[in-house]
Amino acid sequence: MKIVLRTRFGLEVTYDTWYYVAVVVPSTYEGKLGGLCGNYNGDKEDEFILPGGNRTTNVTEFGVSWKMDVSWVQCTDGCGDKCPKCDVRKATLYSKDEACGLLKAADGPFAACARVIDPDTFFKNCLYDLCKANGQTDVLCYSLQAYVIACQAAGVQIQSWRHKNFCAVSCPVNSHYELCADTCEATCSEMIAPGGCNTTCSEGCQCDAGYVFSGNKCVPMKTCGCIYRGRYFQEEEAIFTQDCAEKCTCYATGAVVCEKVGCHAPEVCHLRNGVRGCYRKEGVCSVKEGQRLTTFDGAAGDVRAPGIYEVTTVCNQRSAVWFRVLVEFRACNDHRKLGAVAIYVYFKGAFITVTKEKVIWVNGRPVKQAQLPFKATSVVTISVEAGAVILEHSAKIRLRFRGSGDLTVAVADTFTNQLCGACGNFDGSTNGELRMPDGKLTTDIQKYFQAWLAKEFRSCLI
Ligand SMILES: [Ca+2]
Ligand SMILES: [Ca+2]
Repeated sequence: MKIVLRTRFGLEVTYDTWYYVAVVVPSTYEGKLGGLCGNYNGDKEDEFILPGGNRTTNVTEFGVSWKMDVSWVQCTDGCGDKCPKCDVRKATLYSKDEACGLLKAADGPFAACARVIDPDTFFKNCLYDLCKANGQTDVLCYSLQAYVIACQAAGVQIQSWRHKNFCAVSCPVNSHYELCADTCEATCSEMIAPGGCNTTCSEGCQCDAGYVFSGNKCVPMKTCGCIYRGRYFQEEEAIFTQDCAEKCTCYATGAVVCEKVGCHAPEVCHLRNGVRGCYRKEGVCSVKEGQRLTTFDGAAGDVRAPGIYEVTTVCNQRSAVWFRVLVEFRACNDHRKLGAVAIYVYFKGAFITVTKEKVIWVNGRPVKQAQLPFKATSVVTISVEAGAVILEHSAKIRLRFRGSGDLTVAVADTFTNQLCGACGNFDGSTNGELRMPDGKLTTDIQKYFQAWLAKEFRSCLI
């Protein structure tokens, strides 16, 4: 019915996977946050802050500005001033006690909560949504459930409100609905190592007698998995230890068997999609302080001569995912220090220019702030995040260019040993790192950088 994420540093996120999200943070974060939830500085008046730090009074602009681009999700930017109005007939119908009115009913199941959490906002949201959904029952149920979660989280005892023909819940095998479910203590991890529960009562599916939760299933107590170093995992499941030195597998009857594994180069131990394991490393080439270039494999040096450099490209120009990144170094700041002032990025179908001032051009045309995030092609997206321009290709190429002249180019491990340019070949080794376009090696990093000046832009320079 809801998922709760708790962390050691005090963050708690509750999500009903549909309708309701609550984020609780400790006061140490006061004034340090940004996003739709505001900056948490105790001032209600300055909440609408955009990602760049500017303020707005337009709630739609504020909302849209914090939208993330998730490739498989289509989202509209809201209706602004043109939001549909609920006609009087519908509004009256949905305000009744059999619908949204239940939230406010003085003799209703939630009456005890009204003193603790004002039902008015929930009521308005319910009415708006129900109107838009033409009275669809599941929309009503989720609206009511949102209030139930909030009330129960605040410790209020509400009365039973679902019944067979109204918002009934279907629970997984070997479990049943309870208004005040024991969803924490009746889990395998609590059986084996108790102490993780701080329960306020909440509705949900509770395992039948003799069964306990293992992940999201109710299993007979005797088939619980294992606890190893404070982590519960299911039978047959294997986990890696912190540094991937050991792989531990959970066998029936709770036995954990560990074997020494360790990662072998070019693989390293890290988390991917929340799962620890041995993976090939993502490559990162960077320009810091405007001119210090560090290659994918870790060699570093300062770029000292102005010009447009080919920092990285896929060597094989016929490759299915081809790209090329050029960086212009020029001394045009106050202190006349050389720095990266612009990047020129070629993808199939898009030539993108980004300047230090965050002016963006795609295929010769400027991109306005309001157009961001901008889709340059079906697989290339441009966005601005925390003061940096971000170019992203779905094949896991990500460039982040800051106004300070700092640039990072991150590429997926699939580009291992496929790259050419000043950022190196990304083969996991610095042996033979300073290879010039003609294939010759040098030990002089200045000569190396010079050799990687972009050929089409080097007239008059050398
Ligand atoms: Ca504020
Ligand atoms: Ca290398």
